[in-house]
Amino acid sequence: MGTIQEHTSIVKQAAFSLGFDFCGVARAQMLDDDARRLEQWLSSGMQGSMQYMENHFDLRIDPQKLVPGAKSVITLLLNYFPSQTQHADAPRISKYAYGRDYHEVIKHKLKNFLEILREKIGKIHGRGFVDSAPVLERTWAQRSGLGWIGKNGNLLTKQNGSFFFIATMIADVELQYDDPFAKDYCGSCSRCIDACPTSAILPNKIVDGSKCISYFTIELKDMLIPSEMKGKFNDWMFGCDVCQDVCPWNRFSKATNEIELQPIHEVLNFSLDDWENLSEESFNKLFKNSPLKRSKYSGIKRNLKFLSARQSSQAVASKVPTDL
Ligand code: B12
Ligand code: SF4
Ligand code: SF4
Repeated sequence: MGTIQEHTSIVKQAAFSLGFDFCGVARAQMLDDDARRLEQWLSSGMQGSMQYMENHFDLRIDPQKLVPGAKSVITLLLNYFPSQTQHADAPRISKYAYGRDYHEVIKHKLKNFLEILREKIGKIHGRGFVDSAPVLERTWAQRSGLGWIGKNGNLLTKQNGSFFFIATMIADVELQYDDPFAKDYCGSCSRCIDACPTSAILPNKIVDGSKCISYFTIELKDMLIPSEMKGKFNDWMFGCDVCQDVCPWNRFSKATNEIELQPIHEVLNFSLDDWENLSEESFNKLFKNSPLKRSKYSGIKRNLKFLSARQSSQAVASKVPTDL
């Protein structure tokens, strides 16, 4: 039986040994302020058709309900900033989706993480989560002292900006808690709000999920993207990075060392023609382990068609003589 300090240092060492870039710890407790914010967000319909966001409200705001006996929420960040960019003429893919599906990569790491903790600390009941569980991951990252929530809603670190995945391990082990990140380094900047192509970023760090390009291109399962969005996607075919690309703190992003997240050859090298001529069979084979499979072939085709409708209407407009 070690001390709380020793257990905490085992947790942090284990996190870094598995390749996580940052690790912070917070006491597992009910999130009152966030409950109010989440309720407001949901009652305004900002989840759009992401019905999973309406489920398990009670678990989402209380880690002790999600993992009975929970004492600590350990938050882990994994950098995904790529060292290379896509083919210049290609429809755009969000950087988080360049490599292998992060859910798989991180779940594997979380399993190893728990094994190390059990080996070094003893009997622990813990559960690892990434993205898909009812956990307010950004909130826990801020509460664990890892960074602040920017006006674009993302968790930002002073050291390396926001191109990080967030994962959590909720466990019944008592640890030494980090102070919540108290400062906010956005200041008077509003670049993300000004640059968002669909005006999805509202005041007070609220992002209207139902207006975000990421929602339309990945989460929206209806076949049609609303026509009022025509011309606003700036060539984004899967996800959108605009509010992160314009953020001054992302000048400090460094390329990830994680081998599993290295870009898939086709993501970097496919041209618009390659995407348009891709068969369903090839898509399923090439992107079997990629986040792109979430949209499925039909979603990618829908997104391409939506982008090309804009391009052809621009082409027609540019042929109209201006001196008439
Ligand atoms: C649903 C979802 C989406 C939806 C809705 C976005 C949204 N606004 O919530 C869509 C599909 C649009 C989306 C898009 C993206 N997402 Co997303 N998404 C999620 C998911 C599954 C849930 C988020 C959630 O709970 N939303 C509800 C709202 C109310 O919560 P919230 O935005 O997190 O805000 C809370 C806190 O920030 C806090 N808060 C807000 N203001 C303030 C102010 C103060 C002072 C304090 C203390 C707290 C606070 O209160 C809110 C309520 O608790 C999380 C994974 C998870 N389980 O958490 C990933 C997650 C947030 N997404 C992520 C990513 C990477 C993205 C994209 C960048 C992907 C892309 N490139 O296309 C975009 C970014 C869009 C944006 N600007 O937010 C990462 C964020 C990493 C990071 N560094 O922040 C996460 C954590 C996934 C992961 N595991 O890594 N996403
Ligand atoms: S990801 Fe794109 S569409 Fe969504 S909030 Fe950021 S800039 Fe706006
Ligand atoms: S672009 Fe500016 S306002 Fe937006 S998150 Fe970054 S620093 Fe904050």
